[in-house]
Amino acid sequence: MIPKILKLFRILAGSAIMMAGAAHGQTTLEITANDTMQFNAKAFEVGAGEEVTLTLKNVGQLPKAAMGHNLIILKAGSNVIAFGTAAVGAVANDYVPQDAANQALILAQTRLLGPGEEDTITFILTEAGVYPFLCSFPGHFALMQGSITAK
Ligand SMILES: [Cu+2]
Repeated sequence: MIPKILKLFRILAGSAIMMAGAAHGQTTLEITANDTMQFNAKAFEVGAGEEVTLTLKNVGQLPKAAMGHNLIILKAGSNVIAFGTAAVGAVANDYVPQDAANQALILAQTRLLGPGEEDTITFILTEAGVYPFLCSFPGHFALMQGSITAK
């Protein structure tokens, strides 16, 4: 499983991956997160109604408990700061707030990743808009946030 994904990553790495596959109504996004609390890219474009396959890879080396990363996509217009602040208390749920109001904002999420781990999720943004995303590990959203624009 992992070698297969790595191979795919290598194939895609050299091309303009952000919009790859759009011709088939599918988009593949590859995003990395590292030990300096950075996603490798923070702005993405996809087609509204298109199936998006997103892989998040934690390329860092620090332990998960100190530098775990996830990627949570929120509804357009969501308050990232409020969500990220609520997430701090959700230790038992890998920093994903479980209350109804915050759960209602979540469109898609990866699991919380330790060093060398990756997770792939699939989702569809049915309506055009700007969808914020963040890493909800405590304190990370200040740097680790961005947006996916669906057109
Ligand atoms: Cu993070």
